[in-house]
Amino acid sequence: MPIADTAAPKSAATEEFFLTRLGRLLKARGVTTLEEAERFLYPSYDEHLHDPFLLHDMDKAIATLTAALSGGERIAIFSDYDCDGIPGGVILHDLFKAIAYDNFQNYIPHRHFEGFGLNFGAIDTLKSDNVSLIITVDCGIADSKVIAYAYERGLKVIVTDHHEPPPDLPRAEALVNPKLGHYPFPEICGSAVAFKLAQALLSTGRLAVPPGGEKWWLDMVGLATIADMVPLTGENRVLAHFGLKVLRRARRPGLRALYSQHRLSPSHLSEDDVGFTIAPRLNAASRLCAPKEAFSLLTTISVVEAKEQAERLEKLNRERKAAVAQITRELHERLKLFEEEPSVLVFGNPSWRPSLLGLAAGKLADEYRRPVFLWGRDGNGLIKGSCRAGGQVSVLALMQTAPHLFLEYGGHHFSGGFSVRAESIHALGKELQLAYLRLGPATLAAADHAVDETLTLEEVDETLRLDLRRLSPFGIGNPKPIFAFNNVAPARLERFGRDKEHLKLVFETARGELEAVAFFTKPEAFSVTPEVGTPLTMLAHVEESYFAYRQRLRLRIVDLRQRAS
Ligand SMILES: [Mn+2]
Repeated sequence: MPIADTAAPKSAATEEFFLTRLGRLLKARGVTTLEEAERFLYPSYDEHLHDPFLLHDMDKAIATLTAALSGGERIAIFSDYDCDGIPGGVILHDLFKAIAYDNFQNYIPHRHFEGFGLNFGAIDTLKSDNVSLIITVDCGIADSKVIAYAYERGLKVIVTDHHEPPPDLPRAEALVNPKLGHYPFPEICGSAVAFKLAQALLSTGRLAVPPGGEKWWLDMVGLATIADMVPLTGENRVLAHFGLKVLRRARRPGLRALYSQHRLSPSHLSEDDVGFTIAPRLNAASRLCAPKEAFSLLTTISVVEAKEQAERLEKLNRERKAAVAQITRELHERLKLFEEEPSVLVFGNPSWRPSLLGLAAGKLADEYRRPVFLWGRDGNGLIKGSCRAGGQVSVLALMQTAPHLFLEYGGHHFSGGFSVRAESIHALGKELQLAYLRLGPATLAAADHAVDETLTLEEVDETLRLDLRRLSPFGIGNPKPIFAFNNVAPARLERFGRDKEHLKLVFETARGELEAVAFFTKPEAFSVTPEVGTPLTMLAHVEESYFAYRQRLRLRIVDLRQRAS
């Protein structure tokens, strides 16, 4: 259903379309021609995905893989332990099962003791398992030393990864990475690269699965694309769109078990359900050293096992929450010892697991609205940590101001990770405070509360719902629209949740009640504190909620401000 003839040059149709609300929202997302708009609104699997053979070394990878398959060699799929690597490992597992090739194994490293990427011990293990070919997923591009060691021991390696290639590239059979060569969309995630490998192999047409048979594995690509925080534009938008479609079909017993456990309606599954409910459960497994649990959940074909596996994951997730709560409690205690809260919060404890600190830092940053740096020690004795911005101060800018403190660091304005030399750890707090003072307003990341449209509460209707559905899935690169509601007065104000940690404002409109919610937020956290009957300006997202299988539209509060005069 094209919106207009794509061949038409800039015309009246173009201008008319960009005057509609949907057109204006698209324009704000950098879409300026009808052709781009059509691509955005109607993703096509056959036309909008790039040829897998455009990826660097894909032909070599397929030649090596084909030879290994016909030689009956033992193959290991070595995938990262996060919610990108694991789904990617699942894709290649499903590929080999589908073509009835049994001489393979999946290997997922232990996050705490092995850490990220290939490692020497794993190569020894795989060697003793008689593996002769390793295919990496979502890691490997930075592991030239370990890969050289694998070759010394007589193993071959195909690297599939999407991380930034270092200057010193590994010598391997093939380096499949969208950031090498001239791939048209370098931002795809690790699972998408694995998917492309599967797609390329099936496209040779000599296997039991016909070309196109890979579409069932798009659920894993969608899951990883949403969880790995890659921009949801270009090819990623297409992958997330079709990925969600397959996720909604819920063919895997493990997904069905997860959905029913969380009362998610499969046919209405959203990117938020994936990002906030599904992915954290899968990630909890590796944070607590049991990545195989997540892998088994996604690969099992037994309904009974899926249910047990989902329960085990939920137990791990509870343990993860308890461990994070324990850390935040300890930090609250330590903060009481300060006369004045420092402008950058820096804390550590060698007994904390670094894998849990991003979550704890996030909680603290939300609460204190300032940068938070937390560190712990991993299984190899390395001091590692996570940071979160909280306010508008960029944690990346802070780290860049004091690079000498870190062994390694990286991230974005709002979140990052780092490792520290043992001798620098005591200076970390003081130096980051100094960096903060030195930088002043330069640390500020751009405020991101740009209002898309001003609406009345009555305009939150079916038409708006359909426009938003067209624009979704939302994420980085395609932010949820922010709407301003001027001069609205809440009729009721409620705190809800087990510890009354969430906030709800109820508005009465000509079309009935409309709820606006903010999770884990106190009324005082906004620019103005809401009061019943007092008009204010509300900035909010409009969401479709299917919680507990009940469909409704509701607002998600971004900020509450003084009523515009
Ligand atoms: Mn990744």
